[in-house]
Amino acid sequence: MKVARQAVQYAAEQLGFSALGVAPAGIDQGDALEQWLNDGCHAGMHWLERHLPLRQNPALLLPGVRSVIMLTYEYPRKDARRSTGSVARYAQGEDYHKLLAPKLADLDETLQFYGGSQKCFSDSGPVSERFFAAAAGLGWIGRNGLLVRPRGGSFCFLSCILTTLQLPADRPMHNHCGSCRRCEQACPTHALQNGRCDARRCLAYWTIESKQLSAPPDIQKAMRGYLYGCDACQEVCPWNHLPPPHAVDSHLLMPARMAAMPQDELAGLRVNEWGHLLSSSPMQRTGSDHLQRNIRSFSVRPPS
Ligand code: B12
Ligand code: SF4
Ligand code: SF4
Repeated sequence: MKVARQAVQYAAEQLGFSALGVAPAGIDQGDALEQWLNDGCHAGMHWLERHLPLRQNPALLLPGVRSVIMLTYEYPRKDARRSTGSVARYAQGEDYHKLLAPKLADLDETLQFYGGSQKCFSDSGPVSERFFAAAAGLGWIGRNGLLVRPRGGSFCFLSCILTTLQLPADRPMHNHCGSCRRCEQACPTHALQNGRCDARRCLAYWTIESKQLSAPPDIQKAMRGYLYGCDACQEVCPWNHLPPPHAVDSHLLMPARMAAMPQDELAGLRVNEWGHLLSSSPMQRTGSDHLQRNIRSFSVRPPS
């Protein structure tokens, strides 16, 4: 099935993916996820508990699965709103789910030509994407918990294709974090410990996923200035300061109006204006009420 791999690799390059790797689907995932769940690190994301059996066994998602194809797609390396309330780089432009789904469907079609059945996801399914990306030799899991690549660092989306085809697999890479601990030291809430992220303390969780209207006081204090997500543990990573491996898709850049809008103007927008401003953004999934919460409760300093 070398030829199928070559074909899908070529097609992925044409579609703008920056790298592709393959891991065997049946590889032992260890008990890191179960341990993380048992320790309560998933905070209020209870769907992660429900997905555990599927995550541990990709054959429940696609009977007969033999290989997992992992792909990277670059997102912007600059925060377009740094001085006006930061938005995580991955969420600056259009919704990546919508951008990547048709590209993955194209790759599915390529693989069907070689007799494969596929299931494709990009942050949209119960697959341990970081685990498989590391197993597919695309990089290593850094102390910030993310997939870090020797060319390009961690500023990328991961996508995966489960396939029934037996494709030639890649070798995992050594971990190159060495003695560096910059990400742990830079985390505003000390959410990173022993190479894993405790969502109960992570600002990405509190600004994107949490349904609560307020956070514990120390977290709330750290949230000021964070409108949506957090990149602190990536900004300091030396591997993110090297040139990107591929140009960034212009759909993922922040529109100028959103980049320039001050926080108080954002906070004053009505629901329909929010809907219009964020109509194609991944931020819309969080809902305007929660974004307003981030701005009001977390981002704006109370008047002194
Ligand atoms: C839930 C989730 C979150 C949660 C929890 C974060 C976390 N650290 O797990 C919250 C909301 C906090 C979050 C935040 C962010 N997320 Co998020 N998130 C996810 C999601 C949906 C699941 C992750 C998960 O299951 N975590 C639990 C841990 C335990 O599982 P895991 O990361 O898969 O780890 C596996 C391996 O590490 C392995 N493992 C670890 N140690 C060891 C040791 C041994 C011996 C073995 C065998 C295995 C092993 O086992 C684990 C289970 O298989 C994934 C998409 C996906 N389906 O995978 C995106 C994903 C991880 N997120 C992503 C991003 C971009 C982010 C943010 C940067 C967004 C932001 N800027 O605000 C932050 C970064 C926070 C951080 N430092 O991790 C990207 C990461 C891209 C990359 N380069 O790695 C992903 C892959 C989405 C995507 N498709 O692009 N996220
Ligand atoms: S995303 Fe922010 S809060 Fe979460 S682990 Fe990284 S630096 Fe810490
Ligand atoms: S900042 Fe240092 S320790 Fe953290 S992921 Fe990057 S290289 Fe590894």
